[in-house]
Amino acid sequence: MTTLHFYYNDVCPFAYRVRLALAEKAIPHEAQVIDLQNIPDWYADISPTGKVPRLKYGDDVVWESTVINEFLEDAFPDPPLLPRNPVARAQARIWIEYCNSTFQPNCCGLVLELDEGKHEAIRAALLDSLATIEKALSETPGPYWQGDRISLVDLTYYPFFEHMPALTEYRGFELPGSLPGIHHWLEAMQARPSVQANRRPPAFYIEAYKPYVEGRMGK
Ligand SMILES: N[C@@H](CCC(=O)N[C@@H](CS)C(=O)NCC(=O)O)C(=O)O
Repeated sequence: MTTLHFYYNDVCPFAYRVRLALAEKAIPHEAQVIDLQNIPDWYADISPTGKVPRLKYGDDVVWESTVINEFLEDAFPDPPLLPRNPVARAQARIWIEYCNSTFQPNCCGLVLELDEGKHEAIRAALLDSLATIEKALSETPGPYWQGDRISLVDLTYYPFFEHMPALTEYRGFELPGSLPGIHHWLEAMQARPSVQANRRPPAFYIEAYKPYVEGRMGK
């Protein structure tokens, strides 16, 4: 059987998406932590940009968290993390795209942006994207994004919500209590064994983001 090697870092929300997919599908793999402040030379063969997450499957390398998760779905179809219905699959991809293009940049941007003058606009954009997500979640029967089965959509968004204590600590941003759809979904996610096995406490994220907010790391 082809060995699957997974390269990640605990702080990386993109790598967390993949950790969740590997756990949900119970895929045997060898995981290796990459220290992003001291990237080992040998890692350049796997990731010329030094970024995580990366997957090595035999001699082939797959990267970009959302592509990696689709690769895992194709290579290890059981249990499925995408619906079979083509329209529902397209909708899943639309929401994954929304996360990558809008929600994630706002969410990470609020804590990583060092120019305070930009924070108000990012905060407003983040609240806007949360309202869009709330509408979507309040319109599904739940408890997950696409109903009663967890999907790649849930795994794509969840890491950024777990990181929010860093936004609270450094930017005074709290997830509004007036978003019941999001809060119910979060409860369902936090009950998943995949999340329970991988989650980190708020203090972990607060500490992990310190070098970024203090300007000691690049974006
Ligand atoms: N779009 C990429 C983003 C990956 C990414 O930005 N990873 C960050 C950590 S969260 C990284 O490896 N940074 C190290 C660097 O840029 O040197 C994905 O979804 O996989």
